[in-house]
Amino acid sequence: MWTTTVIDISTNVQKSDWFLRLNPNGRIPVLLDNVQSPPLPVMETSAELLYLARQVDTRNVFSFAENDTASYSEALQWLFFWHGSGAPYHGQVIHFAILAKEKLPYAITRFTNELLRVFGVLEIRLSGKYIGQPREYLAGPGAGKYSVADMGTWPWIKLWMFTGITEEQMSEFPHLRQWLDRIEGRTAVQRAMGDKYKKVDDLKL
Ligand SMILES: N[C@@H](CCC(=O)N[C@@H](CS)C(=O)NCC(=O)O)C(=O)O
Repeated sequence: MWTTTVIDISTNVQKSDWFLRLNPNGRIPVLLDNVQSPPLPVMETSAELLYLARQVDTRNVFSFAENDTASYSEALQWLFFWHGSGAPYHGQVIHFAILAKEKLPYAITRFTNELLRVFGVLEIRLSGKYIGQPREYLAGPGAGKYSVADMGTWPWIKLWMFTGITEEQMSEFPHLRQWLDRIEGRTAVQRAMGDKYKKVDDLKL
């Protein structure tokens, strides 16, 4: 059984002592496994997804068995790629291009270009440019399987329109856009974005 708590980061509740005790980094999300004794907090999205994959997804519906060497490694590669090489740039673009009062052209150009470069890497992967076969998902054999790699990446890129990136720039990445739509069309994704959790549209960026 699981429950969720919506954290309104605009109120800085993520910097309060009770939250920092769970995640000293003071950022969402954090996961708390009350089945463990003592209860185990898990921070960092990718570590959380891999924790859930190991603890809960025992039939590997959204993950890959460790002895499925290629697919297991692919999922880690793409999850790490976004976590280390995508999400930090995405955050900096939001900061410099949208939130910062002082608009610094160098920083905006630098981080926007890096984010576009990362989108280009994902486009290569999804288009199958150097392999021949397009992919539906980031990891797994053939066209791939919806997995933790997609789950870790999609929620950020879905918000590309809040980064100042234009429709024209996004049109360079047709397979990435199809991937965004494909995942958005999944029933469980729709439920997770439903009214109960759908706070993002309230953002005044
Ligand atoms: N590396 C972290 C990044 C988490 C992150 O950047 N969270 C943002 C929201 S997307 C946040 O909590 N921002 C509020 C703050 O920095 O105080 C992870 O993957 O969990």
